[in-house]
Amino acid sequence: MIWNRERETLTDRKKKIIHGELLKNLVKRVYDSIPFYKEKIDAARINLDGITSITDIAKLPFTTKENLIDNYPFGMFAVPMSTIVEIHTSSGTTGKPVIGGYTSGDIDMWGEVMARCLTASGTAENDIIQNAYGYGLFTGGLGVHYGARRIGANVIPISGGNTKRQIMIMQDFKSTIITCTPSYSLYLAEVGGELGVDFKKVSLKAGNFGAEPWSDNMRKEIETRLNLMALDIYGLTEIIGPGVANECRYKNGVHICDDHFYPEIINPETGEVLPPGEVGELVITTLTREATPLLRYRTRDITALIPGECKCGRTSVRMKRIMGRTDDMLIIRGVNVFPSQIEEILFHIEGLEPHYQIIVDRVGNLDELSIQVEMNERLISDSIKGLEATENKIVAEIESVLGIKVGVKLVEPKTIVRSEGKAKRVIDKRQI
Ligand code: DLL
Repeated sequence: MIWNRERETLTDRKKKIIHGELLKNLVKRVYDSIPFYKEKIDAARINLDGITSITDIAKLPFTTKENLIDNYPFGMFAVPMSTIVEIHTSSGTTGKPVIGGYTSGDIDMWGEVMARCLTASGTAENDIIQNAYGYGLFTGGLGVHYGARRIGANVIPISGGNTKRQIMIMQDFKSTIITCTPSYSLYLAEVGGELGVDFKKVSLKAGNFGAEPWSDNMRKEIETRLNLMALDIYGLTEIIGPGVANECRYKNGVHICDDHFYPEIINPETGEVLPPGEVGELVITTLTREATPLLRYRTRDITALIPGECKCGRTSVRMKRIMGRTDDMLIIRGVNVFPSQIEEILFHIEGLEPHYQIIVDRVGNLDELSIQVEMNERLISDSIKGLEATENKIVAEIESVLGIKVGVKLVEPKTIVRSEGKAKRVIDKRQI
């Protein structure tokens, strides 16, 4: 099921022409309307008439999160305030947030890309979407809402939290699609289990889960516990919110809406553009955003573009599931570790619940990493030997995959804090 056949199945040749036109128009637009870009382009002595095709993008400067913060709140707006119809911000809890401004054209575009994402997970007009992303400044709630409206589906704007009510509504309203963070979906499964709900009898058939990193093994847990198809949805406030990319039912990469968001992968240290298949930092240019357009925005998210076509028929560029962020990568005694790598290992070891936390501390001059993970009821009733064997298994598997020795503590079920939005996986005691 494709939402917009013409735009989602463009040939390479057509795509190149469209990208070139949009880029040419974009650079002129940002140069004329955003003083930050005018200064940057002038300082780099870039001749805008020389930007004629998408390959010229390499001549343009990057935009960073610091640039956005420096221009807080409205310095990156390319249109007069009177044409802004909505503002959202990033969910960061410290310092100034990142701002996204939307014209009514941007809201239309958001509805379009979100409709594509929901359609990719099988959502159609007759579906009932239980939208458990937070409504408010966070883009999750309203982004999904606009996509659902565009499809003409029935959206239940329940927002995040109030878990028992979510379970009740899901059963009574016969919700068929659920949208929330992957960590919250597991909490829904847990609370449902406590209430005696059999998810095989619940109408949910699919979910668009994102806003935080998760692993394929976590997908398996969600699919088994909630009895649905779990697909990855990606996005960020700076670019539009959710709707930048979504998996299709083949689960073979996350399709980027590349007629609106042009992706590149760079080496985060040197800025060098990497070829398809290589892992690096995702950089996105917003080809059509009106209010807050961005040239080559450094997302800090780590992934790789996937070459080749997808069985679903879409020709949009795919990327791998986000592995982590350049700023949440832990460096433990010289080894780069992403929390999602640890999750992938934990979630296939028997006897564990899918709830964990990673604690980083400094002992002497060395960084130590320890993991607390919940055991299931069966493992609790095991002998001390059984528990030790599980702990040793976790230590050994992490050492063999990541090459570092970590501490592991099995904790009782339901002792790790559950999240209603983005889960906090890492506690960094080094900064306390
Ligand atoms: O999290 C937008 C969103 C809402 C995406 C609902 C998907 C669903 P921000 O709060 O600005 O926006 O956070 C953006 O979250 O740069 C990634 O680091 C992370 N992120 C978002 N989606 C995924 C995902 C929303 N599917 C930041 N996998 C991004 C991994 C993700 N990380």
